[in-house]
Amino acid sequence: MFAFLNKKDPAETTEVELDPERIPAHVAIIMDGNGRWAKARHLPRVAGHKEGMNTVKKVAIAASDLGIKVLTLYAFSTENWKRPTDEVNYLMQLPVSFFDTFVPDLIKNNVRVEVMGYTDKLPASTQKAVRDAIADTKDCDGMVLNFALNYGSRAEIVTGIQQIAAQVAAGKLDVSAIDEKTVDAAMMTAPLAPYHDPDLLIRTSGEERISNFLLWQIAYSELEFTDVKWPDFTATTLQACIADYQSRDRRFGGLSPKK
Ligand code: V0D
Repeated sequence: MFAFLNKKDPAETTEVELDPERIPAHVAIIMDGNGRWAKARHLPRVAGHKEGMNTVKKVAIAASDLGIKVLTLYAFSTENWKRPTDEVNYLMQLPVSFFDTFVPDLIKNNVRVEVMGYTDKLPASTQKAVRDAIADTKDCDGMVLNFALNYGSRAEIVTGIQQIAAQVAAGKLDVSAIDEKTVDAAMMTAPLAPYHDPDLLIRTSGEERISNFLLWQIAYSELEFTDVKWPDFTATTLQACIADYQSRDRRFGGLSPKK
């Protein structure tokens, strides 16, 4: 296989052939670089977010076509409230315009929308758009498009620990019975089972860190970092990331069976 992802220049990323038997079931993406993309064009940051939403549409359909089961996108973190009010307000209406312009296409592609995070803290209009997107796609049984919205992994772990401790305090759970499955079930990814853990985590726009995303779930994920800014990310970039993933030897702490 001649897979080649040019991490510096997305235009130089070449079409690649993928092994259809080894498509990652769950792909998670930290969609970084919208502001930087806008700045490079002397546009306001929100122009980057708008273009980023169009990229969400294209990449979701491409992922569904590839046979990916779950695509988790980090849309808004619990830390993003620190941004200027105007920017936060703009972000909060994106699910509304996403719903208006894209849900029919998702239904056509049999894609089901899911959302994880502290959504009760979002504006009422955002919550409604999210509820509508989930409701209108609830019968789709193809790919799950899972948005992390007002999500933070440490907060998720804290909430999970509180849930488990409450079960113990109520006498419904023995401390000695707590195992990795108990913790899996207390995470916001539990409804995605059996695909709750990402096989592949991609971060765009050059930063090489996890930034409080899915800390428990990425224990064995392959990590892919690309300089491509999210608005420039295409179906081809996704394929190149998967080709790189397929070139790796996943051992989950054991030894490769081939060796
Ligand atoms: C901006 C790039 C889709 C990253 C993508 C509220 C930042 C575009 C949604 C969306 C955002 C979320 C839930 C839903 C339907 C759509 C979205 C936010 C930001 C934060 F049910 N794109 N998108 N939500 N951006």
